[in-house]
Amino acid sequence: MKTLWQNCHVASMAQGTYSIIEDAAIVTVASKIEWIGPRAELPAGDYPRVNDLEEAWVTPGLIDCHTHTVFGGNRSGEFEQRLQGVSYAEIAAAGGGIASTVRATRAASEDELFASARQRLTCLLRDGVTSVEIKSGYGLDLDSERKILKVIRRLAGELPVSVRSTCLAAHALPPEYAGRADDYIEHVCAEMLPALAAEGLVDAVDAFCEYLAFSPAQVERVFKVAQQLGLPVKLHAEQLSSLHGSSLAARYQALSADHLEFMTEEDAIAMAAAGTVAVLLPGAFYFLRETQLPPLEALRKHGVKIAIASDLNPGTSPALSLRLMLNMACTLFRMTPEEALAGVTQHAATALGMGASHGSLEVGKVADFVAWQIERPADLAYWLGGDLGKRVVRHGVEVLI
Ligand code: DI6
Ligand code: FE
Repeated sequence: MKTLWQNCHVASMAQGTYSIIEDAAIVTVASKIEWIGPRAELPAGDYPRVNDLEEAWVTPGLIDCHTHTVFGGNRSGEFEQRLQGVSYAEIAAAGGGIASTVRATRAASEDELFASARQRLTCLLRDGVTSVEIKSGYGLDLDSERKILKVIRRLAGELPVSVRSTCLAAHALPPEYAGRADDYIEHVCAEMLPALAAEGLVDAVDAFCEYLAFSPAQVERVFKVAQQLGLPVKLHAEQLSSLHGSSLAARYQALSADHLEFMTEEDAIAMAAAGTVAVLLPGAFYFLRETQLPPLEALRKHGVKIAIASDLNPGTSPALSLRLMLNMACTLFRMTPEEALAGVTQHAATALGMGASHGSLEVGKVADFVAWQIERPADLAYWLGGDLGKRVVRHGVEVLI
C-alpha cells in the first residue's frame, strides 16, 4: 500500500553526505522508497496511509557492518581482573581471553546461543540499527562454526533486521591445533569453508591478520578458497601491528579491511584503488585503551570510504550501542559527525556489498529509516546514549522493538 511519511526533515546520506531535504516527504510502496523530496513537490494523488513524523529528522536505518554478536559466556570477570592489576598474559595463561569464549561457545546449545545473541541484537535494534553483519569465529571447529552460522540465520528470521553472515573461522587457533597454525588453516580451507558455503550459511569470509593470530600468507590461503567458492572477503587488519593485511585485502577486492590503527599510506592507496572500505572500530580502540590512531588524513586524502561499526564482542568491544560508536569516532578519531553518520549508513552498506539497495534514502532503495526527535543530524554523534525519541521503519513498516 502507498504510504506517505511527512512533517520531517531528511538527511538522506546519498553519496555519503548529509544531502539534506528540509520539510520533506517520503512515499513508500511495500518495502521500497517510491518518492522522496520537498513536501511542496509531492506528486498529487491518493495516499491511503499518511504518517505524521512530528518534525523529526529522518536518516537511513543504521547499519552495523562488523559484529561478533553470537558467542557463549561473558568476560566481565576478566575486565574486573584487569582493573585489579592482572595482565592480559596472566589471564591468557590461565585459559582466559578468546579461548574461554571458544570453550563457552562450544559448550552452549544452539538455543542458548540464540537467546543470548537475541538479547544483544535487540539492544542494537533499539539503537536504530536496521541491518547488521554478524561473524562466526568462536567455534573454531566445523560443528561449532556451523552452530553459530545457523543461529545467525535464525536471528534474521525472527527479528526485524537484515543480517549478513560472515565466516571468521580464521579468528584464532583452537586448542587442538596449538602450535600447528598451518594445519588449522588447511582444515579451514579444505573442510570448513567448502562445507559451510555449500550449506548456504556464509555471505562473506573474514580472517584475523595479526602477529598473535594468522600471517598474511595464511590469510591469503583462506582468501583463495573464498574466491573459488565465489564468496567476498573482509579482513581484521593492522589492529595491533602493520602486516599490510589491508593491502592484501585490497588485492582480493575485499569488501572491507577493519580496525586499521597501524595501516600505512601505501595500504590506503591500495584500498582506494580497489574500492575496499575502511571499517574503523572505535569501541575496541577505547576498551583496550589503545594509543595508535588510524590514519584518518591518509584515508581522506586518497578517498577511501570510511565505515564505523561496534565490533560487538566479549573481549575487546562489549558494545551494545552503535550510536555511541558515532561519538567515539568523532571524539577519539576526530571524524566529523557527517563522516561518522555516513560510516553507519551508506559506507557501512558498501562494506557489506549492500550499497545498491541500502544505506541512503533514495528512490528504489529499501525503506529502512529512523525518525529522530533531534535538532540536527550532528545530535546523533553528540549525545552520549539516550533514545532520542526515535521511531524505526523497516521495509516501509514501523517496527516496535
Ligand atoms: N580482534 C579483536 O579485537 C577481537 N577479535 C579480533 O579479531 C578479539 C575477540 C576477543 O577477545 O574475544
Ligand atoms: Fe572484530
